[in-house]
Amino acid sequence: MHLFYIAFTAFDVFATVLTLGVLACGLWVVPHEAAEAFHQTLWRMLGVSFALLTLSSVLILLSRSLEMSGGPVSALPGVAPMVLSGTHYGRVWWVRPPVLLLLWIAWIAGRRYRNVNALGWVMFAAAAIIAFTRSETGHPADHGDFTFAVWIDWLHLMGAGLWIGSLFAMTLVVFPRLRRHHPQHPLLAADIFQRLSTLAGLALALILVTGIYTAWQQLDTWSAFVTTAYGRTLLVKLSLVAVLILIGAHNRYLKLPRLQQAAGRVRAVPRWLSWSLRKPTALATADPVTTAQRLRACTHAVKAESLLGVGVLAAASVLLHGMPPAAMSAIPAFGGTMSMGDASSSMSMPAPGATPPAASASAMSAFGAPGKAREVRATLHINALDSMRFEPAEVHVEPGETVRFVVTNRGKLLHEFVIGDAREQREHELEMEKMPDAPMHDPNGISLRPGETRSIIWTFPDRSMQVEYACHQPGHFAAGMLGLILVDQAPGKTAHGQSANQHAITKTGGG
Ligand SMILES: [Cu+2]
Repeated sequence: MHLFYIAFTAFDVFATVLTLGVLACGLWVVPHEAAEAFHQTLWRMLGVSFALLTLSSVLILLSRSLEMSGGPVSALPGVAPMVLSGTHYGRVWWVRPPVLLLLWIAWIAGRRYRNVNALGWVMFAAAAIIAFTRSETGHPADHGDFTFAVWIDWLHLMGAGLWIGSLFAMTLVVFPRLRRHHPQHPLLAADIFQRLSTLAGLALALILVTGIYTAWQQLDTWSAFVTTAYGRTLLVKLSLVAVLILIGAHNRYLKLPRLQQAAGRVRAVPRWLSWSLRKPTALATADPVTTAQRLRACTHAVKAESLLGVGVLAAASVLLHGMPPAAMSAIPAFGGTMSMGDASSSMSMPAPGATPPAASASAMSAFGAPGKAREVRATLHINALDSMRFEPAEVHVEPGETVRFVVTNRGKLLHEFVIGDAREQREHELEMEKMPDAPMHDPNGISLRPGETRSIIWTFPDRSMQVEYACHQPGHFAAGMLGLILVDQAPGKTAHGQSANQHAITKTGGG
């Protein structure tokens, strides 16, 4: 079932990248002088990529709804509208239909007009917005809209579109047509290949900068590359990219000069000098037979690159469904601090006499332990909603305090309430991904059927820290079903005793 969701994500990523690539080819790779010759075939391919993108947009909505509900396909008619109206994912998804409509209108208009450059730019901007909706619904958006991490992720995807997408477009459209045309235009083949190489180089720089930043954000340590499934998948992706870079460099520095030579270009002419195409003085004697051979060699290389590109996108889709080992470092309170493992060893539990030791010493952890009813000093009411949110999304407790959480599932889906620090939540999420149907037996969590109210008593550590509560039903955590417990001395308070009533946040909310 997990693979099924990954496949839909991969399809959507592929459609997005292909759309960006075909547009990039039309705008930048095919020279203006030759635009006429490629217009029809590129436009047809653009129609195919828009159709794929439209289909994938519907499919990812359905598969994400299914993932969030955890239910059977028959539940979909009920769940999909709820995801669309009530979740962050749904709200971002709504950006797609109008943008797709714009793409189709531009596409239909472009079949009539000859000067399609302006239309190409409009379409590229629209495709960039679609790409942005991908970034806004992935891990980078876990901690807010339009954050730095989201923009970086978007640039990474745009880079992939310019690079891998244009490789797809070359393989599917430009090279087949070029090979039929090249006897009359050997220089055109050389120029197109050079432009592709330049575009790939620029896109690669963008991909590397943003990719390194993201990897640095997502992996805490070098060892995470081998110790976590996420890290190993990333390693596979990086290896494929490394091979791609080698082939690309070989193309650029060996194959391209030979092709140019055979085509009669004495040396590489920079793009901004392409007007020199028409000057006969810039030409040496072209050799059609050799040009054909060398063009074929280049075509094969790009084909191989495209196949590797498919592998890269597949690996990327697996990563999109995984949980980064260091997702916790994206949470401001934890960023840049020492690891929680170190903190827990030196953590001081409630001083003797102040609070009796918690019931089960074995269940002690960095973020507290199950508490006893007679120690309860505050009661917090929390609602779990089908919009993949807790209400309230942030609560305040005092160091060493024992709190009763009364949690109500106000929705129609199963929800959970699991207490833990950022690391615990990520680990729990990873376990749930492996065994989504395992029953909840952890002392730090409860699961709630629709409409059910249950409570859990928890004693927090005697120090300031941040703990979280989260739902680990499939897809819920990824959709942002997470709340924050700030363990801190409240301003203006000195003793625990008086705080009970002030803490009893009884929030019935909009439900
Ligand atoms: Cu939930």
